[in-house]
Amino acid sequence: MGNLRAEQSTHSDEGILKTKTDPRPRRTTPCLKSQVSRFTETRAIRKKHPYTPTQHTRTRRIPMHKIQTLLHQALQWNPTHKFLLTMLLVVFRLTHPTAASPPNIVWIVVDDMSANLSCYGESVIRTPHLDKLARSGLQFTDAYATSPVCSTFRSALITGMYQTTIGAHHHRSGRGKHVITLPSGVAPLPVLFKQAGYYTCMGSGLNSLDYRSQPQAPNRTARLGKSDYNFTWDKRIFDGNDWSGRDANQPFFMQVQLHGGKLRGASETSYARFEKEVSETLGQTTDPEAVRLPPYYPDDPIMRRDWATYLDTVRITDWHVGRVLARLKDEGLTDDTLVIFFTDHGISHARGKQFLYDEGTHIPLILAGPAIPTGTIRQDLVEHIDIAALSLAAAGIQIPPQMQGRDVLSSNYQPREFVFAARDRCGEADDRIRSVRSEKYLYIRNFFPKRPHLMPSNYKDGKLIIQRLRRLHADGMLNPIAERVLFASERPPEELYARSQDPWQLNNLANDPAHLQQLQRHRNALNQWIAETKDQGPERDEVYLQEVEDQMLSTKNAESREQFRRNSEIYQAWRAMGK
Ligand SMILES: [Ca+2]
Repeated sequence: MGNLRAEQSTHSDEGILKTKTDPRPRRTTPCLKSQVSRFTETRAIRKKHPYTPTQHTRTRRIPMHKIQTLLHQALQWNPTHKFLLTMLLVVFRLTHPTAASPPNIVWIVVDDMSANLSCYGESVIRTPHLDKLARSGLQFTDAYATSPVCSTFRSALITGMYQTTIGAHHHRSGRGKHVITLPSGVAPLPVLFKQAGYYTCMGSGLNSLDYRSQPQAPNRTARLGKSDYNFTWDKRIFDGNDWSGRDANQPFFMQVQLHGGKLRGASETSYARFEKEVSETLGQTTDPEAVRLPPYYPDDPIMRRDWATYLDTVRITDWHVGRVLARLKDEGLTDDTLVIFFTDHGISHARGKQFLYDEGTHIPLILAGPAIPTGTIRQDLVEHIDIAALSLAAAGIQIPPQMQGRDVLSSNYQPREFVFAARDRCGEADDRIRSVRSEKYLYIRNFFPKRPHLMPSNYKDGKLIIQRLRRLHADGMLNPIAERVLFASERPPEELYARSQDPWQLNNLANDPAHLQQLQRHRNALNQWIAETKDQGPERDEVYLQEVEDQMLSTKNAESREQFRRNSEIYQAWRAMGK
């Protein structure tokens, strides 16, 4: 704690900590639980229990203490002042015909970012705006994406359904000749909000900056934010890209879409460009020597620089969010707006994005606004599809009966015993992995265990960090953990990790007789989930071929297209031999 206070004293406004001299061994995301404990003095923690029933009020909120103060003062005034106050209240009521209107809903959706926020225990950088949002609302420490990659996550997010149930579980699918339509009765959320009279919009949340926090290009001001849905949908479900387009007194459902961890790019050129932007905006970049890499990544200058620029993407995101929140306040909307901040999956790295370890699926989730308890932390397990359900409930819209997301804010909500996640084909990289988390365990099932962890992938292999890992592997320069975790030629069919003892998921207990009962418990839970949710599983061969062809047609770079084709032939061969 002493060290923490010393560190805090060195941070600047937009928050960078100098930790060069701190000799303690460091971890990043998994230090969450220990860091959270420091909230116990100042913030209420509600463990494994839904929040105290607080009805979602539909009224515009004037803080009660302000009303009490006004009335108290009025009683001490002379009759003329009392009369004037009464008239003012009458005028206020007459000029606020929407006094019973539902709240605005603002989602802040960030790409490719794990929970590397100060309020989640990250100590190399500071995230003052998001920390403040968390203090003013409700922070979930155990929120998980049901998918570790953009399009499948977003397809699930916008329907409140598991991507595996609605057939949208293969990354960037349904964009060409292979058409995917949503099952009957399933609708993207903006459709339901529009039916309820909401203005639906998706953009950067700022008129001056785009999703990259760069000045808005004049010809792109009407551009919608990122959708990336793996099903056929109608762009008219969005009324515009900003809430400023709404009618007077019309509530709005806004998605602020931010580039997040993607801002750093995947090459030294893109790192340098982004570092320059960070210097200009925040005055200082994060020192690569200060970062702490997970134990399965080599202590290497390229790895360190990449992670430092990644942390700077978190700082820029925090800065952008701060400006959006300030705008809401300036426009007098804060008290009427439910803000929900989250990311679409973890950091894009060798064991993060596209994989079901914590690095890939653990996400930050923070809510603030009407009826949200302030300064509260919840540690029960939630899934990102729950955001759809709770948003509808907050708006007073009936949750469709088939929706699998749950209103985790409901007074009669029963916390989940398990949360589930799925990874399927990503680009040409054909795979099927499923996971189930309970309070104490993470169970992973690899349906293609004969294939390596880092399979051929045109997308991932285009990144400098993956190229560097492959180079170090070829040169015999990786540490034993990295060799085993990232470069084993096969994967175990089942993995079981004790969450609190093994935050990096390194010690597979699936073959440990002492954990047989837990293995069976989680195995059964996954089997049941697959059956009950109608997990649609792998693509048929002809669908795989069609999707690969569709994606190649949309790949402009000839060299990239050719690599994609060569890789797809490897997967076809593996399919044919049952590998
Ligand atoms: Ca993403």
